[in-house]
Amino acid sequence: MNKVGIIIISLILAAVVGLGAIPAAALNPMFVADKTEVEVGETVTFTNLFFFLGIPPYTKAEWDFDGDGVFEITLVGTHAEVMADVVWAYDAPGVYSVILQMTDSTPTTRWEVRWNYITVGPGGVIPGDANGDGVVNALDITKVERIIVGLDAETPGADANQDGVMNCLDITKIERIIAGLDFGDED
Ligand SMILES: [Ca+2]
Ligand SMILES: [Ca+2]
Ligand SMILES: [Ca+2]
Repeated sequence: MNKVGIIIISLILAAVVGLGAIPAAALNPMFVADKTEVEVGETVTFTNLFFFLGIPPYTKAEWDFDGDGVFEITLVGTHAEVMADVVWAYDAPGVYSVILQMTDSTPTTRWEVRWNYITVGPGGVIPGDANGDGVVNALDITKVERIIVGLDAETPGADANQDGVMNCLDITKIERIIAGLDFGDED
């Protein structure tokens, strides 16, 4: 082998050794979702990709879909049963971290978190439809007024201009929608 060949092999070895130093999870996510942007109530299917951490067979999979440390779904049984896809639907808008904790045969637990992985939109909410009856009209102005003064709880549709704040601008926005100047699903 000539000198160039030795150098090339050395470089390849260095690259392989270098890769080994990178945490495996950084290269291979341990689970994936079929979609990461959904609306309230829409189902998300999560696929478990654990395959080399610990000593299979895995005996338990625990899923935390909102990153609060409380597992919503626990799978136990055979390796295949533990590795099965899981389905979850979110009931509130937001951005959610997802945690999968696996127990292997020893048994040792290992987990992976995917931070801010799933973004959930408000779903079928019509901006300006403060009382949620499906239409935007003068009743929604009354509703927003009651919310602003604290008589009623906030509703998803009450934030008519969708700036995240409940105030008189939302009443103005509803008035514009009623007058046909604005559409609820724009700007
Ligand atoms: Ca949870
Ligand atoms: Ca309404
Ligand atoms: Ca607003």
